[in-house]
Amino acid sequence: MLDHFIETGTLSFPPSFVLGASTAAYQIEGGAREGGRGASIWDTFSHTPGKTEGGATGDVAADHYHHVEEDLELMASLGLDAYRFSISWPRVMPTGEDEVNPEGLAFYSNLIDGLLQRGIQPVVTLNHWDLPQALEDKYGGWRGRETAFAFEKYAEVVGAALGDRVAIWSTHNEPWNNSFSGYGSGAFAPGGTNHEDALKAAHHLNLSHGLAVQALRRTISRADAQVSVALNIFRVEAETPADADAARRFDAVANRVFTGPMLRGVYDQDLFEDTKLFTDWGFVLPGDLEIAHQPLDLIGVNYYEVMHIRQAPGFVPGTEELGGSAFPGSEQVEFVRRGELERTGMDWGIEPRGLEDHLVALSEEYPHLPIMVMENGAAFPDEVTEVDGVRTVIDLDRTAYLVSHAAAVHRALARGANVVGYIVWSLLDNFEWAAGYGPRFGIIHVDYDTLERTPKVSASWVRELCDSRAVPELAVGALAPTQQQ
Ligand code: GCO
Repeated sequence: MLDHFIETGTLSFPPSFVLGASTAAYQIEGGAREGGRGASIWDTFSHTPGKTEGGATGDVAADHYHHVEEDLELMASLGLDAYRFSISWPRVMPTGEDEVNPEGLAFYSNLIDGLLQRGIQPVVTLNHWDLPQALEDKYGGWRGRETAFAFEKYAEVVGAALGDRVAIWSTHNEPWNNSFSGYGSGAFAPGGTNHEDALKAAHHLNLSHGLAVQALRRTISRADAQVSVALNIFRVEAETPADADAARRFDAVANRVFTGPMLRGVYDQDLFEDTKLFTDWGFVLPGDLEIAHQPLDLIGVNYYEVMHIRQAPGFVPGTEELGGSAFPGSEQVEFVRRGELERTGMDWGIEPRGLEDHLVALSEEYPHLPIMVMENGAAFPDEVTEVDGVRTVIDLDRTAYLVSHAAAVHRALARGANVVGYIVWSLLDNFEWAAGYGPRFGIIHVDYDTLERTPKVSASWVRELCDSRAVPELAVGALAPTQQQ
């Protein structure tokens, strides 16, 4: 791995600050029909023609299932404090309920042992969208209330089996994508396009979160274990004061639909008002909110960019469409593409100031809850090259993104935000859902033909970050002119 590109910065993090990298089961594992794994809704969706770019599936992905030892050694070479990954529910419980697959549990138990042997703390997500297909068939997936209770049992099984060693648990990753992209816009599995279904799924994800927190509290035994949820709480900014209501509307249906129940125990009245065209929320039963609102040890926040919002010009209230767009009532909202911003390979705006302000604002809103950035990173096209005989990817754009966002986290800390960690998305190039394998987020390149792993310059940066516990500057000058892209 190349390391003469990096100089240690002066922005240092507290000794307890958690630095790591992140992945998700369906995006990296492969082994889709091995080890007793059952089908997930993403197996079904990705195998449905037209649903993913080029018909990409997670059948092989980065083949982590057969590269665990190598990947563990790579993580150790980076000096990670923590590795965030998800457990594939259908690998542990092939039908999502009843039968437990011992081979599936053993896979994760061995992974966790391998991490701990290398001094790396396991940060485990129970649900990163790969719901067992059997529960979609039997209960309508997250549209069905029964799925919330099946999730509770799954949490109990995994908590009992792995709860002596896991450091941080997250019940869900980005329930917004799980519900609105999965049942509202049709962009993600299982491909539903009905707003009431999306809101019903959102509620059952809230309910299941509370049930799973209770199940984990009953079963985990590691004394310092922490329980959380990872939310892509959007950083929402109105373009002008006249756009304030559009920003409020987006914040209600994209953020507060989850933070309300999970962090405050309520659904806000404006959310009900904004969505009354689509549902009467009759699926919220007495006691659900009390269950959803469980004490948490920290909140995971996934950040990529700022959502600049304005009122959609010419919108006529009452003409909202039923389904098809990303979320209910979004027809009144427009996302502004700020021309002055540099952009990632997925055309996301690069705005580290947004992360700094977001962390400060969230910390002020939830002063009792430590915040961990559980995902931050960028997709850029990569090319494998050789420098001094060493295979690498000179991904200066990704490294610069990480430098600027880690510095933003440091500034938020300096402003008093209670931030306890920064986890990079992603350890490996992986299956980027409907976008397939084009977008590469990894700090380690994966050749999808040979499955060869190649650490990028950004991996060197992460190693320097973990080693020095300061934000390394990118010493581009160290690159010979011929090596600079
Ligand atoms: C998400 C998911 C990840 C994505 C990553 C890049 O935040 O959407 O947690 O699975 O791959 O964020 O889109």
